[in-house]
Amino acid sequence: MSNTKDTILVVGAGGQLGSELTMELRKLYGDANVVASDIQTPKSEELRESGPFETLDVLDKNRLGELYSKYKFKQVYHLAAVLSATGEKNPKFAWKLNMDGLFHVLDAALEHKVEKVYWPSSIAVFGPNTPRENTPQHTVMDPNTVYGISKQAGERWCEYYFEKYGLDVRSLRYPGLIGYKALPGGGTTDYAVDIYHQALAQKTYECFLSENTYLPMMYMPDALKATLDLMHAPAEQVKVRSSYNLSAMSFSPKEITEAIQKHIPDFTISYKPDSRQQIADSWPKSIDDSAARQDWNWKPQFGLDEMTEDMLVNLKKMQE
Ligand code: AKB
Repeated sequence: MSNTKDTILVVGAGGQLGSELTMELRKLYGDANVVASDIQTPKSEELRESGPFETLDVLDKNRLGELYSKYKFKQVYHLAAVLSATGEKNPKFAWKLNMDGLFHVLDAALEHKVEKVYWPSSIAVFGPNTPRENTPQHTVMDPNTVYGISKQAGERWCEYYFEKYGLDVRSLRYPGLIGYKALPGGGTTDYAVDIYHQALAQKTYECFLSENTYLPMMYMPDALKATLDLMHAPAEQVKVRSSYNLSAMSFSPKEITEAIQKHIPDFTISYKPDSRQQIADSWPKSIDDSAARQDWNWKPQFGLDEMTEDMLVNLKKMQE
């Protein structure tokens, strides 16, 4: 376990994962020790008020350096990225933000002797020629979105910085993440969050993926646990230095609809696949995460039914 006095930087703290991970880190390390940063002021009042916040565009290398000098971070979580669907609208910008942002964080980490860096990868590193069922840790990778290409290249660079410069970078290939506290932005798996909101708001949902499109997904408490377990594992147990496959559940829009209907029987869905269908069709249906299970004892806790119940209970509470 890391020293609880460590100062930590979260880059992209206002995002879907960042807003929850920052609060978890503040619980563990103390509010004042976890600096949230984002290009925009975060919507969450809890996040803004509970600890330090710094405005940061990760493309601004000098500002990042200033923050590293000011706070002397021991750990950095770099979560800022353009996701799969948004990336396709402006591929050159997505490449610039995703790659330059990563280099800025890694180089500053080396310069300022940061002890550990976390950077998320994604199932988007896989492509049409990857085996789609139980996708192995090491396999064909031919991503065809700019997001996936940037994540695959990022993985290679993370391993490179570890091997050549000894920087302790750790990474997970997240599936689609589902949580009730914050909305995702610009991903292909976002439907699996929107559907719960719409089920409660209007009992109907128009899905941008077709009914039998299976994708790997994970409930946010499992994603937070996996991230912190990986970051707290002794360095010698972290044997994969590109990025670990990570899995919890796989389902289709039809199956999530059936799970919601157990609580809201008159909920209905219609299907209108758009350009995100092609992205989903190039990604795995399910993931083999046995390396994570073996190396640092990863085990998910939530399946589709447990997640659905928890999502609906909590979203209802938030509406009250
Ligand atoms: C996306 O859909 O782009 C992301 C991801 C799977 O990385 N949620």
